Amino acid sequence: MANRPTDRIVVIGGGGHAKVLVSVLKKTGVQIAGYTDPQDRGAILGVSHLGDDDILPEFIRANGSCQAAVGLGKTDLSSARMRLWKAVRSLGVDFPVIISPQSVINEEVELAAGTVVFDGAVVNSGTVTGHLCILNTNSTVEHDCRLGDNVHVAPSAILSGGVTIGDNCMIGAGATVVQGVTICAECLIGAGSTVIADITSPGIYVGNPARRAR
Ligand code: JB3
Repeated sequence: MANRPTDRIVVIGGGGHAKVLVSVLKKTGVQIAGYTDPQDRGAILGVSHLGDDDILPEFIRANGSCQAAVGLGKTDLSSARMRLWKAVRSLGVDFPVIISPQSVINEEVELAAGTVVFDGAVVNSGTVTGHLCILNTNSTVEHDCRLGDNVHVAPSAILSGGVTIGDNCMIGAGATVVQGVTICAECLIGAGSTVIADITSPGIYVGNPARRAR
């Protein structure tokens, strides 16, 4: 498992996802230095705006090191948060794995740097995720799943055992992916959909059983 927060942490982005991230970070006991965002959105649960991302080099110089968490979420196939992560990481910033104390991570789970696990999520044994995944509130990632980078498993979505999800996918709220299914990179599964067979072409899939919409 990648490292856990050890330092004061900067949240990158100040919208809805950042708000949930700040709540979870507070429960882990880590100190939050502030958030960066092109817009000053005021204090987020008591966490102050530091400026835009251009303040980070100076922040690193002043503090000697820096850990950060990507507070920019994703509800589509955008890879903006991946680009942001790469840009900030190139400054020498470390992105720990962030795990809500109210989630369940069972044995032999590997979560790569930058992945976050929110309240009520369950990750079962044998699962491995890539970087920067979001395992959102009450999501279930069952045993032996393989997730690529920047996969968002939205609230209450379920990945049954042995599911493989490619890079940059978005599994919508309440969607279910049945056992053993593989979904290729760059797929959006609509909220509430049920995926019962492999998906091999990037696109948007909805319904029960999920079919290609676009
Ligand atoms: O599905 C759930 C439970 N949550 C959604 C989440 C996963 O994605 C949530 O409902 C939102 O729809 C979405 O949250 P997100 O990404 O926080 O969206 P929004 O509330 O629109 O806030 C995005 C924030 O990121 C805005 O304040 C932007 O100004 C800021 N932002 C955009 N680009 C950036 C950058 N901030 C920084 N620091 N750097 C950027 O490059």
